[in-house]
This record gives sequence, C-alpha cells and structure tokens, in this order.
Amino acid sequence: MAETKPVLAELKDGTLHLSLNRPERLNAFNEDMHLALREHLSEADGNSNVRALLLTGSGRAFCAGQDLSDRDMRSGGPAPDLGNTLETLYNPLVRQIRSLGKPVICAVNGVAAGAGANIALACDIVVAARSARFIQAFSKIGLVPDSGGTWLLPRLIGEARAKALAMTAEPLDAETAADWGLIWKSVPDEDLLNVASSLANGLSTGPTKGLALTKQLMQDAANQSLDTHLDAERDAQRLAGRTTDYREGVAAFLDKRPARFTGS
Ligand code: T3D
Repeated sequence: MAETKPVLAELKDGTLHLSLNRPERLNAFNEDMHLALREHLSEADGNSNVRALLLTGSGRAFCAGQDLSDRDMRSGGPAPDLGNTLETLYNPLVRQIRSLGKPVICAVNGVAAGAGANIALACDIVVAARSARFIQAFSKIGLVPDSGGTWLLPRLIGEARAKALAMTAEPLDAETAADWGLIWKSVPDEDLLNVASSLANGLSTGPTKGLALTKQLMQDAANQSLDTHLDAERDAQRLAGRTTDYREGVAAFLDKRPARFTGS
C-alpha cells in the first residue's frame, strides 16, 4: 500500500499548494510532518518557478498543534524536553515562514489550535473559512503559547485580547478574528480555496523581490525606531529600484498596459 504523505504539494502556475495531511488527527504535527513541511519550504525558497505559496489543511481542520499522542505520560517516565522540540522543530519552521522570500498565504479551512493557530498567523496573509476557529489551546494542557504566539498576538490584537485568548483558551471565530485584525479576512466556507488561490495566483505574478522586501520591512518594523526604519526603507527601495520588475512596472504604467512581472 502506498505510504500517505504528511504534506501534499502541488505546483500550479507559480503557486506551490501545500496541504498538511494527517486528517485523522486534525493535521496535528508529528516529526515527519514538520520535516516534510520544512523540506517543501526550503525547496520553494530556492526554486524560481515558485513565486507564492498556499498552505492549508486536508479534511475538516487546519491543524490541531502538537500531536499529543506523542506526549503520552500516563504510564509515568520522565517529562519530555519541550524546549528541545521548540528549538529543533517549531522555531525553525516559524523562522522559515517569516524569512521565506515569497508570499505565504494561509487558508485556514477549519480549527487551528495550539501551534497550529500560531503557524497560521506566522504566514503573510491569512484567509479563514467562516466556520474556522482559532484556539490558543496551550493553557488547557498547562503550556504557554509557542510558535511565536506570545510575540504575534499582542502585536496583532493588543495585550488585553491576547492575554485573554491565551489564558482562557476560548475559541475565536473567523469573523471576529478578521474584525480584530488577527487575520486578513473570513470568507464563506465554500469560497475559501477559490479566494485563497486567486490571491496566491495574483501574488505569484507580482514583483517577487519587491514583495519579499515589503514582507521583511513590515516584520522588522516592530523592533526598531522610526528613524532606523526609515533607513531600512531607503535601503530596500534602492534594491527594489534596481529590479527588472520595477523597470517593467513603470514601462507598463506609461504604456497604459498591464505589467508582466518576472520576479527578477
Ligand atoms: O509538545 C511539544 O513539543 C511542545 C509544543 C506544543 C505545541 C502545541 O501545539 S501544544 C497544543 C496541542 N494541541 C491541543 O492541545 C489541541 C488538542 N485538540 C483539541 O483541543 C480538539 O481536538 C480541537 C479543539 C482541536 C478540535 O475539537 P473537535 O471536537 O473538533 O475534534 P476532536 O474530536 O477533539 O478531535 C478529532 C480527532 O483528532 C480525535 O481523535 P479520535 O478520538 O477521533 O481518534 C482527537 O483525539 C484527534 N486530535 C485532535 N487534536 C489532536 C488529536 N490527536 C493528537 N493530538 C492533537 N493535538
């Protein structure tokens, strides 16, 4: 029998479609799924045919975070070193998504819990199905939000809402998540993949280098003064201004035609 892949991948017209694929466990992360996802992200980063990524989940959930059946301590034994899991699996994954030089769209098709919620939020643009829920499930099992949760949540929705979500583990519905600015938008369930795919396809024909510089500037902004950041924008604009896509963008504007960006 063919082995089931923990992550499905398909390149369609410049967009790499990735699907977390452990639906019987609501796509909870085990080591195989971590390694497969990271492999796909590395390959995408180095492949000039990939100009946008779309991450979603197979089945009814996006991702339920860590697979807790790999953490069964009911028969005793020493506590696992969860710091090590973060160091070797979750943190590299979040760093990889944030540093990837191409837009990463997340289509949250159902529940996103624990690290699953925060990995979704680490993506550049998050679209969620109206029935999706975001759950900072960690406090239910005595843990702290990880995968960047305690960094991202207060920045996106403010400390008051971030603390309440984390401490109560109350599910947040997709429409409220959009109203609060936690995600880009919530759409009817049946429209999710169309909306997310056309968003990704649009970006896959965009000025890839300029988009990558934009992503980096936005992410770096939280950690520096306006003065320092103005210098960073100057440097990024200098690089963007040297791309073929800038040349093409201006030419297309002057010729009154759509731009044909090549990502170079
Ligand atoms: O450990 C480390 O390395 C540190 C890193 C931690 C990162 C984390 O993510 S910690 C947080 C881990 N995740 C959770 O605590 C969430 C656990 N899951 C849930 O609370 C619920 O399943 C959901 C709210 C996500 C969905 O609820 P519901 O009612 O829609 O579905 P369900 O019936 O609970 O789940 C369906 C099946 O998926 C079920 O299996 P079964 O009974 O049909 O055989 C359930 O056990 C399984 N499942 C769901 N989440 C997980 C899981 N199995 C393993 N691990 C899971 N996280």
